[in-house]
Amino acid sequence: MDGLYEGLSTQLDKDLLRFLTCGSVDDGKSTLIGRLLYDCSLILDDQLATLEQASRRFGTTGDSIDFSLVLDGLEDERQQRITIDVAYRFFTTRERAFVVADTPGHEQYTRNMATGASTSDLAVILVDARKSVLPQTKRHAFICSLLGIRHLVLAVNKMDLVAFDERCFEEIATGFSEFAAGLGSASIRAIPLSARFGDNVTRRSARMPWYRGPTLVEYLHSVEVSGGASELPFRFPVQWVNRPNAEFRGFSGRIVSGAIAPGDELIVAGLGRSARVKEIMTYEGALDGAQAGAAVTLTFDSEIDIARGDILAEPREPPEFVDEFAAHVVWMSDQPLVPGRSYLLKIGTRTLPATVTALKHRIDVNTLAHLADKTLGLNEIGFCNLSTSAPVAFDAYAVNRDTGAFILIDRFTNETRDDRLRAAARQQHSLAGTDGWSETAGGIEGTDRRDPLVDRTFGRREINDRRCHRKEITRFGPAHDAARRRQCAARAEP
Ligand SMILES: Nc1nc2c(ncn2[C@@H]2O[C@H](COP(=O)(O)OP(=O)(O)OP(=O)(O)O)[C@@H](O)[C@H]2O)c(=O)[nH]1
Ligand SMILES: [Mg+2]
Repeated sequence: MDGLYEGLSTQLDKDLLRFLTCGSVDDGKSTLIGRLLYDCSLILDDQLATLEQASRRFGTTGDSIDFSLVLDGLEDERQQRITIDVAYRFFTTRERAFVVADTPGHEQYTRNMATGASTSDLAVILVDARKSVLPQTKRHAFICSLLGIRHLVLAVNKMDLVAFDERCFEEIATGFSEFAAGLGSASIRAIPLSARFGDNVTRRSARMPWYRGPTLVEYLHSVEVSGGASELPFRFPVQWVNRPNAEFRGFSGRIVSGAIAPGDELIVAGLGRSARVKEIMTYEGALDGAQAGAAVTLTFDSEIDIARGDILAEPREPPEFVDEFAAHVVWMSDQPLVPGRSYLLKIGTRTLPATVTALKHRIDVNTLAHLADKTLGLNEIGFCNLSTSAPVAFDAYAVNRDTGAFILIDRFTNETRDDRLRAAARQQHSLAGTDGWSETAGGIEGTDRRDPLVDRTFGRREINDRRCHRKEITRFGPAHDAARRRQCAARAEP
């Protein structure tokens, strides 16, 4: 049994890359992931037997295995031969651990794609070599950039259907990089491949000798995506005030970013109260330190008023705390977004009434142009001003994806309208990233001008400062972590 745990922890200790496959319908996303798992010998014999059976029944590839069926497991997906819901797979190779989200290409299910993108660090955007870059390819690429994905792979698929033509690949790659230049990606890598036959997926293709770059798997092994959540400033949205008896009062939740040790000072964001951490409790007992991802209960050395929905944060780098801000919104409801209407805004563990006070512009996903509009329809993307019934704590989405994202909920229906969407119990109108700044001077003029990270009244130039600041945070991270580890080790010594 010890051996099993050791084996498991070795797998979990590997550097983790979260990525998604996206792009237009039928471009081969599910086939690519199925093929990748198969070629890495990650499909077990009994799974293979089931896959062969399913391929005979639902397959689109004659007598050979239809790899898309590894991912498309729902009955409806198999009948309709499309992906509907996001499918996640965790897998490891010798070099790295991966979580892949295979998302649907159909426009109707764009919201499911956005869900998959919201937790990924890299996107593999597929294009059918015969069809080139389509509006849906651009929409997905843009949603990826909005949701903070800075690394893109353009997988030009079905090269077998264009006779492995180099010129065809070059034209698509050039066209896409011209479009993607406006997305602010850190890296874009184009790879020609055939998911169905495995060319350039894990094996270098002899049929495309003109391509000298890495295979998809080689690239996924080597790509660096910096900035793990533990390297960001500490954030702890309080989920529950845990008070089983008069002797104990702790605050439970999940650390969404940063690291912490007993003795550290924390503040309640926006409220100015602070206290030092006394204990970090878990079911297994007290910890010497904890970091992003850990579900813990914190106790403090002094009585402090903290409620569900508050964010506990590092005093040196607190989050924003305002009741008016601007954000990009991906609209996910059949009912249009209407400025002036009241919604519920859920951010972290806090839910409160909010109004979209103005739709500043809608974004044309083909040209990235800003268009004047009065409403946003299903799958449309816009930039809005929002106002909440009370100040809320958040970070700019570009800095922290956990504390910078929110959803808007219909106050009256509070439910999923689209029956075909299985995922959500509540109607999620939008998934949005706060840009952490507001163009409306009104509600924010009274705020103090402090350093750019905490200032709510900054404009474009300061946004750039904020983005640069992230690098500093990243640099600050490992040293900070190392210091914490030393602190913890010192405390652990008798
Ligand atoms: N010839 C050829 N066919 C391919 C290739 N990759 C995928 N296909 C076929 O394209 C069709 C669609 O493949 P899927 O993997 O289901 O496409 P998808 O992008 O996941 O589709 P959605 O998730 O519904 O958007 C299937 O019939 C695949 O066999 C390829 O490299 N070459
Ligand atoms: Mg699919």
